[in-house]
Amino acid sequence: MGKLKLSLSAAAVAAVMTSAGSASAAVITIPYMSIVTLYFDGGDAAFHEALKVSVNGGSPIATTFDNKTTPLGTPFSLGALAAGATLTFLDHVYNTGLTWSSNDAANSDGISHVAVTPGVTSPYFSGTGSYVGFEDQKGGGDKDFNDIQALVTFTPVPELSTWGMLVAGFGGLGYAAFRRSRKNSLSFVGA
Ligand SMILES: [Ca+2]
Repeated sequence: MGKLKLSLSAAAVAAVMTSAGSASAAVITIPYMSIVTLYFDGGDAAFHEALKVSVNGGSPIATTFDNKTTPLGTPFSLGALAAGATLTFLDHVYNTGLTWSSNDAANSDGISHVAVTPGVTSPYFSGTGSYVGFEDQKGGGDKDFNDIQALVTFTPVPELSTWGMLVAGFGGLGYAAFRRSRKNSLSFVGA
């Protein structure tokens, strides 16, 4: 009796390992027009801290992420952002009153306080996201970059021209359904 063989093509593996946006040490750049959602990924800090995010260098937006109270996997949507938009993350530490930026140059001790890793598999959603984790102590701490953590995901939003085609397509489908229903009711009457 032969054994059942399972094969996984290289193409299928490659499809699973799609990258979720480009990342540098400082910022995450939105790869394509998307709904951008952050998911709280815990924190291993004795300090009490909160995550903020700045879009395109604007005023920091307070997320709902608090390392002492927020449930794991809590989402926070930034809405639709265009390709090329940038996200700068901020770790505000209540105990010290200090805020660390993912933009290293903005930090008062002049060193990096963040780790950014694209293509991380998450338990909170299907697919991958970019990991953002902070180190909360002035001068560097233990450098495990897990004091407050988030995953960033991009859900593609069709461009306007694509929406136009979709609307036209749905309109056509609606008319076809109308014609079908008319035909059906007429044939029913005639039966
Ligand atoms: Ca640490």
